[in-house]
Amino acid sequence: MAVIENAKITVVGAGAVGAATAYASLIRGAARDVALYDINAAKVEAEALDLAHGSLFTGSSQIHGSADIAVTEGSHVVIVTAGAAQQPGQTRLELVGTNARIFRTMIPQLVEASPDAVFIIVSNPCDVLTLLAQEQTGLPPERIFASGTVLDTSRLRWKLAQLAGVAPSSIHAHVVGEHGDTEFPLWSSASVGPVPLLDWRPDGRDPFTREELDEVAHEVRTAAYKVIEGKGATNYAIGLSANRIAEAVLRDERAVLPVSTVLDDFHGLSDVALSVPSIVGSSGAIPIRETRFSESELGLLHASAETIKATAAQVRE
Ligand code: 6V0
Repeated sequence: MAVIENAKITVVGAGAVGAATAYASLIRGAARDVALYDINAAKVEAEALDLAHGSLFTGSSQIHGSADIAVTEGSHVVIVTAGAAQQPGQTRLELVGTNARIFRTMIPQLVEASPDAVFIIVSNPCDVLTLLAQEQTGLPPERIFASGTVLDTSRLRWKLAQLAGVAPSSIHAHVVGEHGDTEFPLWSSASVGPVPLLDWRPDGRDPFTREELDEVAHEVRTAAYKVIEGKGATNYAIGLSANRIAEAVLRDERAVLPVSTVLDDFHGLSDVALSVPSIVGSSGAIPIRETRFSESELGLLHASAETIKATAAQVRE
C-alpha cells in the first residue's frame, strides 16, 4: 500500500460522463497520464484533442485518446463509463441487458491491458454490472467496485448543507444501497459536525421533521431524472465523484466513501454488490463492517440487495 507516483488513469467511454471524468482528473491533477478510450474513434479523438488544448491551464497531466484499447495499457485506475445511458423517464435497471452485453467482452480486455489496476464501474446499473464483472473476472472484490452512491451522497450532503446552514464537508451522512430507486440515507448516524442530524436545529427552530427528511431523501433519489429531463444526461457531478474515488486510490487516502463492492457476510448480505461506507485506498475498497444500521435501515438495505440480485439473475438466465 503506497501513494502511486506517475499514475495513469484510464477513462473508458468518451460520452458525457467519460469526458467530464477526464476533465475532472486533468484539472485536479489526479494522475500524470489520463487515457480516454471509446469505440467511437471520431468522438474519442475529438474529446481528447479538446482536453489537450487546455493543457496550458492544467499542469503537467497528459491526455491521450484512442479507439485502440492499447491506450489503456498499464493503468493504475480504470474508470468504466461506457455503454447505454438513461433516456428521460427510463430507470437505471432498464439499461442492464445492453450494458451487460457490452461488459462481457469489454471488461476482460481491460483487465488484460491493466492486470493490476483498480476498476471503478460507473456505467449503469452500476451495482449489477459490478457484481457480474466481479464474477466474470474473479478479481478480488476490493479491486472492482462501483462508484455506487458516492454521487447520491454528494447530492444529499449538498442539500442538507443548504438546509442546515453549514458547508457540505461538515455534513457527515451517507446514502447507501442500490445506486437507484431503492437507495436511502442512513439518518440514524448522520451528523452536522459533532451534532446528530436529528438533534440539529436549523436557524434555532425545531429539529428536522420526518416529512422534511423524507422529502430530502426523495429529492436525492430522483435527482438524476430531473437533470436528465432538462439536459439529457448527468455528467459534471458524476465526473467529480468518479475522479474523487480514483484520487483516494492513487493517494492511498483510506477515505471513507460509500462505494459498491460485492459483499461477503456484511450484516447478513453476501454475493451482492451495493454501497456501504467503505475505506478506499491503494488496494481498493473495503466495506466498514462496524457501520451501524437501525432495524428499519437494515430492512431497507436487504430490500435493496434483493432488487439488485433479481436484476442480475435476469441477465444470467
Ligand atoms: P453516452 O454519452 O452515451 O456515452 C457512452 C459512451 O460509451 C459512448 O461514447 C459510446 O461510444 C461508448 N461505448 C459504447 N460501447 C463501448 C465499448 N464497447 N467500448 C468503449 N466505449 C463504448 O453516455 P453517458 O456518458 O451519459 O453515460 C455513460 C454511463 O454512465 C451510462 O450507463 C449512464 O447511465 C452512467 N451513469 C452513471 C452514473 C453513476 O452515478 N454511476 C451517473 C451518471 C451516468
